[in-house]
Amino acid sequence: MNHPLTRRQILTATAGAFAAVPVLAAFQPEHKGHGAPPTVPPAAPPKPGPSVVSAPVPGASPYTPVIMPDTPTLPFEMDNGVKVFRLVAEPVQREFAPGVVVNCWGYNGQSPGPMIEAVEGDRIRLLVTNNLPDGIHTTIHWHGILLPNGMDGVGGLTQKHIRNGETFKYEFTLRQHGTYMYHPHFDEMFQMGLGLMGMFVVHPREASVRRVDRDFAILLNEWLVKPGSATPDPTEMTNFNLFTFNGRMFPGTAPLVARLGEKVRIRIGNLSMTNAHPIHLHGYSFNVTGTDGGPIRESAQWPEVTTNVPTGAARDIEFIADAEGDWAFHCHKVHHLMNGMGHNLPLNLGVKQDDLAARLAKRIPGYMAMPASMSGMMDMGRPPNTIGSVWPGPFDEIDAGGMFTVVKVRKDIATYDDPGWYQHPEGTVAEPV
Ligand SMILES: [Cu+2]
Repeated sequence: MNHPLTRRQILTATAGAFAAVPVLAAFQPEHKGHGAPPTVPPAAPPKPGPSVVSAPVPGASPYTPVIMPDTPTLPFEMDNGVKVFRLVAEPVQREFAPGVVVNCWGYNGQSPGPMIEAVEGDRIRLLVTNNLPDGIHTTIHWHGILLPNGMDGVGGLTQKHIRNGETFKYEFTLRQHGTYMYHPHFDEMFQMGLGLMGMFVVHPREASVRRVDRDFAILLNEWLVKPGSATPDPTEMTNFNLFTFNGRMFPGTAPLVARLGEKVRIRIGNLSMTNAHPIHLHGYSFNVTGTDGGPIRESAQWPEVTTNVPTGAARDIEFIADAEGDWAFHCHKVHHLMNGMGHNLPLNLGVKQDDLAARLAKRIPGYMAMPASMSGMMDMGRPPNTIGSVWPGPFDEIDAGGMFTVVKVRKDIATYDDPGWYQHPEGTVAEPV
């Protein structure tokens, strides 16, 4: 009641979902700087769709290339046996979901930045250029990577800041394998709050170690982008309203596609400002097989259906995709499954509101009541640069946004392309009696 305008904006941000559906295909994520490393021939151009993965080329690499949906793999050049990667920190625009474009800071044109993929034993050189706005210094810390102290990227402590226009060289040899991340270690609240971060995967030297058939990576982030605005507020500490898998919110998130019987790994990193995210997979019991501290030996792995990923941590999960279907994969904090859900809303559950809103609106300009349930929000308007959280599904509306995607397991598929909705065998779907 104290903030009717804010509440109205927040409420309307969750409504009007169906109006946005036809524009899905018109909003493809931009893949600036996209390309495969020299050891992996370039993948075919991504097919049109609401979201994109780049298919690896089987047999072209000693390892199963990791697929980070909606995110390119960082190309490299060889220089006398050194793999040379280039990252440019710069302001970027990231389309979180159809029609929602956010002013972020990122690397090489997007947030999160491209995934770095290398092999244990590689000598790597990372050339980092600061193209952030004037006066902004930065660094990059290689989170979880074992390296010489002077390569650790902590501004002021282990190196000078990278000033505008400067390029710094980080060079070291990878002597471990696992799932890691990268992010600035100067002005972290602002720079990470605006999206400067990425994943860093190191494969085992021996290709048979921890071999899987499909290997995915997802980086978690959370934002406060006030309804009607396009710039995140990096000073926010607790009240986030947008939650992303690889800088995308459902229905903008790509499905994770696997063939029946394949061994699948999903690497989940979390560089959110505050929250841990309990990530839940339907239809399977998976093993937690690694953290950013390294692989977990087989005898110490444990089964879960939800793995909590604290901020500043990574978890690898693995399972055999032995059950066909469309299996939901999402954060289990239910507010993180909404696009633009607000806070401090009055609870109107059970309150008949037919004439209440009209009466209150006479006294409070702009007032809009919280409906008795979310399904009452369908026909409400919404501010610019927001979308709803209700989408057409194969049976009925899917009520989801934010950190939500679908693991699609099918027989007889060879690609990572979205196979569409699962066709259930007759008699296997819950129905009215
Ligand atoms: Cu969450």
